[in-house]
Amino acid sequence: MATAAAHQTARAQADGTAGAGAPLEESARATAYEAAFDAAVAADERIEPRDWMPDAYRSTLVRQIAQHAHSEIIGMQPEANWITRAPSLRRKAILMAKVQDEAGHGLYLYSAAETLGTGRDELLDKLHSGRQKYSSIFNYPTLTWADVGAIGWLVDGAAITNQVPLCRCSYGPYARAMVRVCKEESFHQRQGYELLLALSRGTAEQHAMAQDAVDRWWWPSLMMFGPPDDESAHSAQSMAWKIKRHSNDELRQRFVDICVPQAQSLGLTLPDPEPRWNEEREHHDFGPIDWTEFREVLKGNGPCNEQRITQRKRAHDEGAWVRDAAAAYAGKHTTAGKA
Ligand code: FAQ
Repeated sequence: MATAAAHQTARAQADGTAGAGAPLEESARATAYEAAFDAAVAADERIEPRDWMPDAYRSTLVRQIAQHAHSEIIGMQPEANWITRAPSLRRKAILMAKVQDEAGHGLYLYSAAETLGTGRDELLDKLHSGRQKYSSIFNYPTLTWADVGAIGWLVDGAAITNQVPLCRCSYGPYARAMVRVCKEESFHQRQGYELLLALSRGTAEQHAMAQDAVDRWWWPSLMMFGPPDDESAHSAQSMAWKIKRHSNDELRQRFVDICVPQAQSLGLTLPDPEPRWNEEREHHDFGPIDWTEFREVLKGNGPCNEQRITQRKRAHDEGAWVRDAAAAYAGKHTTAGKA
């Protein structure tokens, strides 16, 4: 807290509002602001919406938060596909709650982006017109009920591994949104694990279905962490700004190390002949990732890219009346309040 005050004091001094001297000239003030920002990041302080920040820091955050928000709402589609076909009322209720949680995560994240001055309409427009990305993982189909378990175990598991460090992101609203998101994702991960365990211990057909789902979702889940470090365009700067706390490869390795023993407990195998413990590295080695497939999915050539965006745009258009009604209702109350 003491350092937070130092950060604010430095800016107040530059503005001449700290009661200690006249405001600095414009160029000196910009330098003082930047120094205060750098000091705040170095001291692990949070940057808040009204604080000065470099334009590139702002645009990097908007890019990452928007992609993250888009992933949450597009990510509703593969699992929502199974709500009407869930095998029991209990499973249906759990799945509905989970898919609804993902919509909530999208809302927190679009709100976090709004604090940076970029509205939801603009971001959705960029998603719909292909100018912004969403996670590659949601361009794969959910072919059987076991895919719901594999998504929970692997996709939510990868999301948590990536997002727990984001709770310590230097930008306050994003970091705070992540705290709640991670709590909910951890419930999602456990429900996926429990679903797969039930199938794995079920009939031979159910076991085979669980194994097939894990075989299909494993490699795309490893791709969620992004390109290898030496090809990651944004990592170095994002880590210097403490937006990202670990590199893509570090988090991918952490995820593999978590999953290998969990797969054994599930009685399932990973579709990789190589995940074995490396005494020297104190990590599991794992086989090569097909980065050509990753790049193709990012270019729009994954199995479901077109379907996902078409469905998203349809949902947006069909929801126009809800947005209009909500705006009219809010407007009526504002007018009534003023009268
Ligand atoms: N898919 O330089 P880097 C979830 C892009 S949430 C698509 O390494 P960065 C919850 C990257 O944007 C899942 N694009 O980039 C859920 C950049 O492109 P650009 C989403 C990818 O940002 C569960 C370019 O490649 N999570 O699953 C991917 O430093 C179940 C170069 O890459 C988040 O978004 C990819 N996998 O690191 C919901 C977490 N990877 O912008 C429903 C927050 C990279 O230059 C059901 N985001 N790219 O055009 C992050 O942590 C980071 O943005 C990374 C990428 C790690 C994803």
